[in-house]
Amino acid sequence: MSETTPTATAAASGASATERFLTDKTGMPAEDVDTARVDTLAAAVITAVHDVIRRHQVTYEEYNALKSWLISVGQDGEWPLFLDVWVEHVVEEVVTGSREGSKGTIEGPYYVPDAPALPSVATLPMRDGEAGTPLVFQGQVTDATGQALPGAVLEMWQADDDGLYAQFAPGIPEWNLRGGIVTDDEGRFAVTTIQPAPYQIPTDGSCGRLIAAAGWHPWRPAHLHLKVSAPGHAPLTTQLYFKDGAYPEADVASAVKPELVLDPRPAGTGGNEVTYDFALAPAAL
Ligand code: MBD
Ligand code: FE
Repeated sequence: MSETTPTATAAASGASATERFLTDKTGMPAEDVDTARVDTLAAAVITAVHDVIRRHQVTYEEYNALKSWLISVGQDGEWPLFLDVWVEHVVEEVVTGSREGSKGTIEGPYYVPDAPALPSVATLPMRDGEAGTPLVFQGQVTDATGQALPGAVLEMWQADDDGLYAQFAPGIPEWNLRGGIVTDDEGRFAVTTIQPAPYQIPTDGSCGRLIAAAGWHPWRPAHLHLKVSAPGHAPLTTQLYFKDGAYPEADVASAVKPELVLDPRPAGTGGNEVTYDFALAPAAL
């Protein structure tokens, strides 16, 4: 890389993800804390840690290594990454376990709200000569009974062919490979994008150091992120994967489900096409 090319670093993407989280999410409730619930959860987590220490006869050296690693996760801004990779999938499982409609999966750290609105037939914003195989992704948004949802919004975000997300890595146009597609009168959409590449979570920060120290791998299978919403319906946060991609069964974030794997076919235009429909559950009362 030349000296003028900005380098994507774990600390920079971590700082952006941390700032994004603190801007968008409601954050910590200041008052109205349910003391009994906090007692239950905090005590359970602390007890689980005690159990690990006893069961594995943790040494002072290991305790201090943990302390220093936890400090570095915060310094690198990697709490969003750490939590979304190793914890969020279980929250998603618990929260959506009995929901009607399409399966979803984790949001991850790189969603940005208010992406540019696009018509039902559209191309995601991309650079001239954006690397990757063109992909036409089309389908229909319905409710859980199969009724079409016109005017539903299909927010999409994905990494570029280098595995970098706009707004979390330098030198990429702000809304590159991000957009909010609005479905037509029959709830249909057809988006042209590029087929994403397998994705490596940043290896040069604290999460990467944990992965290396534990002998794990840093990969996520190639994926499209989506958030589908329509008035009166529960928004669906999901990701779609590719049948013939690398790492389909070995996701560092444990977020693949069989229902979320696409099998695109050649479209005759040099690219691929695939159809996938979304069914939204009614909004929770
Ligand atoms: C990603 O792109 C992602 O989707 C998740 C869940 C975690 C880290 C990076
Ligand atoms: Fe991702």
